[in-house]
Amino acid sequence: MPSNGRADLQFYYSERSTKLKPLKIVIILPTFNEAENLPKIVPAILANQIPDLKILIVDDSSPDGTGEIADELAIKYPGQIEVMHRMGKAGLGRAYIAGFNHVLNSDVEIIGQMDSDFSHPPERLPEMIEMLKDADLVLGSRYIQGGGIDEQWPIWRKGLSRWGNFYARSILGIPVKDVTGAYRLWRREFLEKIPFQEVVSNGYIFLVEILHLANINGARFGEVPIYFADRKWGESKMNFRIQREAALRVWQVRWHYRNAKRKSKNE
Ligand SMILES: Nc1nc2c(ncn2[C@@H]2O[C@H](COP(=O)(O)OP(=O)(O)OP(=O)(O)O)[C@@H](O)[C@H]2O)c(=O)[nH]1
Ligand SMILES: [Mg+2]
Repeated sequence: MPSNGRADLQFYYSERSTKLKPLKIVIILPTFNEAENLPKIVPAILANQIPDLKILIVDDSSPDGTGEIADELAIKYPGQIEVMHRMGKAGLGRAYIAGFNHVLNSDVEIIGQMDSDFSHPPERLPEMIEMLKDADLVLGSRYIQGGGIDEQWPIWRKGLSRWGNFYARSILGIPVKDVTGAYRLWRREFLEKIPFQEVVSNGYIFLVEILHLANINGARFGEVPIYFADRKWGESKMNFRIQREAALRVWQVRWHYRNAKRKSKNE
């Protein structure tokens, strides 16, 4: 990496050396009651100055006015922000499926997923893009060397997150360390191969199920270490009940795909 701490984004140019044209990237930001975070996270993402990067905000009619703030941001950053307004809270999984369907209708080449509450450091994006050179799907990972979770987290939440990850990846046999994180970059041609419309889970298990699908479809994974900060603004919805339900649903996911065989890269 160059001395400014950013990946050199060689990837943009290496695959298309004759054209020197940047790859088209869309980062999908799902929002529900993120009025305080959204106006800060958008400029933080754009500050990477990644050429041809756009943001798609998918808001589920947040009662705190996040949707209107998103529209204002689209005016403030013309051509860089798109907003999708959905009727009522339908969960993280549905928001991502709607976002994926929407961006795949365009000529996007890299599709990103990121929380809008600063848990996912936007400054890691260039490094993640760089890693996509040799991967189909790159994950921001808390559980590889160099990664970590917020020191402020209560011990029970730290323990549950770490254990939950180990549990899910062992049951499903997914060869990455962080299966529940939502900071991800996909190559278009790989995401298109995944029947993500058929993903049955919503909420947090959506993230695990789609990763399992990716693995079954022969994904080449990459992981970039991230430090996962707790949300600074807004209220946390995570609790023990959600985690316990997720633990049971991992078995459902395994059962659902019990007959699927892992494909090799070119199948
Ligand atoms: N569009 C949409 N976005 C959602 C929904 N639920 C959560 N989100 C967004 O998805 C991202 C992740 O959700 P969070 O609530 O931060 O989940 P978490 O990080 O596990 O939990 P806390 O940050 O502790 O509350 C955030 O950007 C949320 O605003 C939803 O039903 N619809
Ligand atoms: Mg969060």
